[in-house]
Amino acid sequence: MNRQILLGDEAVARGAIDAGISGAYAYPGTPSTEIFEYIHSQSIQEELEIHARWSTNEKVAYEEALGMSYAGRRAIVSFKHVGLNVAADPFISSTISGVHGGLLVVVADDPFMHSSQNEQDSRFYARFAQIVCLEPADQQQAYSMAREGLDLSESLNLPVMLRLVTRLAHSRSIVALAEPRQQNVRSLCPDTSYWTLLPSNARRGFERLLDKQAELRALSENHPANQLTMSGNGKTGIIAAGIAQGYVQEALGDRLADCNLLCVGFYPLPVDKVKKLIESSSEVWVLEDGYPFIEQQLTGEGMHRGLKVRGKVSGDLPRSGELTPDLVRAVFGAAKTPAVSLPGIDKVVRPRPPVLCEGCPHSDTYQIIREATRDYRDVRIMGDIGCYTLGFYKPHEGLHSCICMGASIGMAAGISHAGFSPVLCVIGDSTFAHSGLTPLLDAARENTNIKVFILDNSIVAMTGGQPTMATDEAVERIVAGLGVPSEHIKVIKPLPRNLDDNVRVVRDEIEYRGLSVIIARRECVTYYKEIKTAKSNREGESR
Ligand SMILES: Cc1ncc(C[n+]2csc(CCOP(=O)(O)OP(=O)(O)O)c2C)c(N)n1
Ligand code: SF4
Repeated sequence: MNRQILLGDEAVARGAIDAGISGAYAYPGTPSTEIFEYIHSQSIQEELEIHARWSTNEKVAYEEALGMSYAGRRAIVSFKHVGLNVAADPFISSTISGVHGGLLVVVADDPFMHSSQNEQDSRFYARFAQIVCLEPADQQQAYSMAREGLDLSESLNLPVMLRLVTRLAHSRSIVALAEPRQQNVRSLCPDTSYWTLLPSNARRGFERLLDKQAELRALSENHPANQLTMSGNGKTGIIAAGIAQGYVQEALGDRLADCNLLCVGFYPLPVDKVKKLIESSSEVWVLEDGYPFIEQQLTGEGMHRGLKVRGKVSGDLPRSGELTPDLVRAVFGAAKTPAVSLPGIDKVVRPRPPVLCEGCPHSDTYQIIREATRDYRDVRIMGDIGCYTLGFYKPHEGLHSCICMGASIGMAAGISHAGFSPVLCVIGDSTFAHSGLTPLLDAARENTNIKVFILDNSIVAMTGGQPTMATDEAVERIVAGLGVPSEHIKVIKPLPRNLDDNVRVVRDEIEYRGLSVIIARRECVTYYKEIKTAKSNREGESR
């Protein structure tokens, strides 16, 4: 049997490859990035005919995957939890159209916000969309569930979600691989009324979705990932979802045999099994990483305390952050995992806030902005998401917001509408392509008095050096195409030796009472090699 040591992300990717996907679509974001990266590198290495290209944003990725499915072939789309907010529109509607070839939606949640702007639990999205969600307990299950998810998607004619959490996505284990399956032959879905969501068609589609719910519940009751092990009446009951299954085994060891245990890895919840567990147990602990998704279905917001359900809503476990092995150990009175400490490490590695790399072009841009706005009061610099968000911290302290990708331009416009000036905003090249174009179009239409800095470092740096969709002259062409007058599109090179000239350019634009776009262009110093590769690939493509 073929065994490999794989990250959780890689296990999902391998499972999808072996399930015969023809397309892989994604936008980078921790902790999901390695799923696409694995498929991309393996499809080159193994000469697989899989269309694997980064997409401009998650909505586009989802729609491309849906198109592949429409054509009868299997596709995976992967992103981080907030990516599903961006893709939510086609995602929810595709549960009404249904799918043709299997469509697996992999969402990697980030409890504790290790590298995210918020904490959210994608199981709610699956419930809201009324589709199956698979939640693996380990890397082996991540592999087999990816494969199963694609089979299931095709047999149910619905997208299937696979939910990961950071610890599983980013830890490794041995995975036994199954025999790969051939890709589907392409075939167009014959009934276009399924896919054309005019109200009359959409109503029928929604009925079809509702009619499938009984089948989903029956599948859940009988699914091996939803295993109920009863040890007897009046014993402690435990519901352990996904990665929490391993934590419970570790914390309780042999004592687990004396509990009633329901493992959950397939949603919607297996209601009959849950009822049986509750009826037979003295109390029920619900252990899940993320929101109290299961617990709230049992108790609401703690309204049914008679059930003796314990977890996050009951206040026995913290409501925010990760569910860690030590938290589960504490619940069952087991000792903490001994900490590993190296003598003298605290003298070598000191805690410090994250900072921009030495020589980073963004540092020079912040210096230009600082100098150019020195003489103004109430300056606002609206931020976006990327390495440049670190400009919030010392020594720059040059950022006044960061909400979500693309928010900087629209928010700057709102502040300008409220009567403030000067209002500036900073947005990276990838974030601009992701969701900066539409707010800039708005600003161009009304010539809003804001100064938009596009920080073009030729790469998606924050997530590890993926190729960007818009850099170099393409940025100027897009900005001009959106209606920004050419005399107010300025390109500067943020280098210390150009400081005075750059400050003069920015000051002139601040004095102009309308929309200006200043493209601060200099390559990221850390991903220099990746930038060269991306540039030569682009040249190859355009030849
Ligand atoms: C909706 C969403 N998708 C993905 C991410 C992950 N992410 C954070 S910043 C970023 C892109 C950063 O690239 P860029 O704007 O070019 O700035 P750089 O890091 O290169 O300075 C991505 C993909 C996210 N935070 N939100
Ligand atoms: S990775 Fe690049 S863009 Fe990010 S901080 Fe370092 S030099 Fe700057």
